[in-house]
Amino acid sequence: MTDTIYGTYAPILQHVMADLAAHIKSYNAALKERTGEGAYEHFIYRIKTNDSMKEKCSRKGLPQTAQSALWDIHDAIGLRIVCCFLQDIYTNIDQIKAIPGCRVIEEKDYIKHVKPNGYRSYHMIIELEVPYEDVKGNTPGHYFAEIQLRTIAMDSWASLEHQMKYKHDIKNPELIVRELKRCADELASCDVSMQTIRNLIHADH
Ligand code: 0O2
Repeated sequence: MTDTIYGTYAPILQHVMADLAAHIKSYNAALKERTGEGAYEHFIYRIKTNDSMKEKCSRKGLPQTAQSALWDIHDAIGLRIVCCFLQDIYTNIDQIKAIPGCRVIEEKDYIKHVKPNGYRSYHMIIELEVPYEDVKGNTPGHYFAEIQLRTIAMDSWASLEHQMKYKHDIKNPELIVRELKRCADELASCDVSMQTIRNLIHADH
């Protein structure tokens, strides 16, 4: 266990992630109770693997230490919240900001500022104050997490596009890149239409 880059903090990291996931499930349940609809379709979470974190430290010119992994790098904990509708993304953002001890330190809106390849998603880096010791030896401690929020359409597109990273023998990469971009834009247009239809269904008469 202690040969992970997270050292003796590995079990705490699991606790912090589980507590965060519990908060998200809890606001979702409360919202469902109140409105009949949840804030998301599903969410997944993970601790960045040892190899992947070590690779990231090296890439960023940092030593492969628990301090780098838990303090200098902010995505040791990663959550992805996948929503049915665009508006749900913003509902989740508001709910996350209201989690006790949670401070947003960075937001990247790849929905408004779409990446050139067509990637869309809303990324937040949060800092959590928790009743556990952190890598600086302080209690309450501070831990970081990256939360990605997307619609189902954005998520399926990102999974497909991600496959390109591992396929280096693709016959016509330019065509695939172009088609992926076209598809991303069509899906984005559908996301807007779906939200509009939903608003119409829910509108007061
Ligand atoms: P994994 O395995 O998904 O965790 P950095 O975090 O510093 O390395 P950056 O650019 O600051 O990089 O982070 P950014 O833009 O917030 O993106 C980080 C994560 O977003 C990536 O994690 C992907 O999960 C996702 N992402 C960003 N851009 C794309 C994209 O163009 N296509 C797809 N499919 N996903 C993307 P990693 O690093 O891939 O690792």
